[in-house]
Amino acid sequence: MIGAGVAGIYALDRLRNLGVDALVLEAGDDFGGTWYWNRYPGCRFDSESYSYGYSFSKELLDEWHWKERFSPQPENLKYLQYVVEKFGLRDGMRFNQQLEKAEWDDDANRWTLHLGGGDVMTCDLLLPAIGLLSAPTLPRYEGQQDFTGQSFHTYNWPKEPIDMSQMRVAVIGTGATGVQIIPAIAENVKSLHVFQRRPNWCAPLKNGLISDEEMADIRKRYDEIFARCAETPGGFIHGPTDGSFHDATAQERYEFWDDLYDKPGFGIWLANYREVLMEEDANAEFSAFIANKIRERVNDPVLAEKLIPKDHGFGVQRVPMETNYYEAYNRDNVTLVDISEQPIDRIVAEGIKTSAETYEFDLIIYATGFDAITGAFDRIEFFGKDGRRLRDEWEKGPRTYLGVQVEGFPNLVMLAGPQGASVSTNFPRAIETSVEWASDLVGHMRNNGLKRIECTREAQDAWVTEIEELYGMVLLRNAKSWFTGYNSNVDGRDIKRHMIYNGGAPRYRRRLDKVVANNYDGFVLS
Ligand code: NA7
Repeated sequence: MIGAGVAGIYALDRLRNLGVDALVLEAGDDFGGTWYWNRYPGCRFDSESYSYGYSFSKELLDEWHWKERFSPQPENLKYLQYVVEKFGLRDGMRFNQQLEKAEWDDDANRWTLHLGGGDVMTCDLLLPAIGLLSAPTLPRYEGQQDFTGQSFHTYNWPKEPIDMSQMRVAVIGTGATGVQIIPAIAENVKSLHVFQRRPNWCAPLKNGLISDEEMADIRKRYDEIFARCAETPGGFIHGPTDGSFHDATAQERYEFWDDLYDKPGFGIWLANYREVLMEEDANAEFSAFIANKIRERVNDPVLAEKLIPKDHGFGVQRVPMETNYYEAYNRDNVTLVDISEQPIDRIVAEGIKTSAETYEFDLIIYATGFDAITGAFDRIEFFGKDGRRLRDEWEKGPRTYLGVQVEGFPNLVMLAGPQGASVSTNFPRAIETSVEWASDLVGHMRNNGLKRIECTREAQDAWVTEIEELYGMVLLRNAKSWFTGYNSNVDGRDIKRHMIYNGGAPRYRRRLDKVVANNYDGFVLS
């Protein structure tokens, strides 16, 4: 396995339980993936904590106490440390092992791995668990090296705490990360300038503490909670209402939406009328409702308008969940710099120079996102059959079968890969699906003396067609965001691609089951 995040950790446990000789190679100096790297203030789950944790161990569920409804990063890392300790997994991981190149040997049915330090290893099966948001991207602005203050991407936030109380701070980017960090630091910095290219539609997270009594109740309800997650398209406790947008009167809609706006979590996005994410008119009406909420919360009406997206509707891009985000702009020490009006010219020694003025800073925080979903794959040289390079195969967009395999790359089994369901859902729920399916496959191969698995070109083409058709049904096809693989900071990625499975987790799981029931339909095992 490559990557000791949520997927790699669970995969190691499953494979070890099967008695497989399994090893996780991790580029970082410890495990935890997303929750190891992202140490910025305000970083936390947007999934209800109890729906995020692993479901595979009753004992673990009984032992772990989630302290907040939407648990923060330090606690999430502690959770993963607890899991690794409990199941004795650390000795199955090797750290500071950057996989640079993986080459398929078609005669030996093996992968040869070339690691950063010069080590070379071989393995029979290679399972990348390298994450979908693990290749951070900086903007292309010139002069970034000239800045004399501190600067870093949020993903690379330093381990040591930073005293920002006397600092003039800039945040570039207002995606889910920027929206978490901005209110979390606003009152602890001397001044904060937010450089916004395009605003996002954000909604209140409504975090809160979980008492001992509540936790005891959650423990009793775990079966019910995970059963609920298993039936919703997104693997969250929130699923679309049965009500119809068209059947409801305007007043009923507004009452329903007010109620959703006051409730914790992703309900506002995922428990809404289905039409809101599928039909332009319904989406426009709901977006207008949210725009009014923003106007109510921001004192300066001109500023409020700048914070309301004009180029896309609600929920078409990933909805950042916020705690006092809009109120942060009511503070005297917080300034919004709309870079659609005054573009950034370059970074200079003292700060950021826009077309209108030069702003001076002590710290620049790049909350500028990721080369999502395929970026981590692109950073590794995967050479399959006949020297075919994965990056070239995926030049115009990923092509996979079930998000599990790529034709021409035998024995490469992706855990939560592109075009699978994991990328569009509550991640750990889909990770469990993916890891369990892959480890069952490993068991099947071992029990049947099989040495090789490869999907067919026909199966892959059909899956890609299905992925494309599903994009056609949802408005998020219009997004210029990581849901469509769009990234202006990476060469060749300022195009829209078909990255995720939009058919929902239950349908995806049924599909995986059917493939197995039909003797691994679409794969050639030998
Ligand atoms: P996102 O959601 O991709 O957001 C990145 C933000 O950075 C977004 O506001 C971008 O503006 C902005 N950005 C990107 N490049 C630039 C440049 N060159 N100049 C100015 N602004 C820029 O990444 P996040 O880290 O916030 O969230 C990623 C996921 O992590 C999130 O969805 C969660 O699932 C966890 P844009 O909108 O592209 O105009």
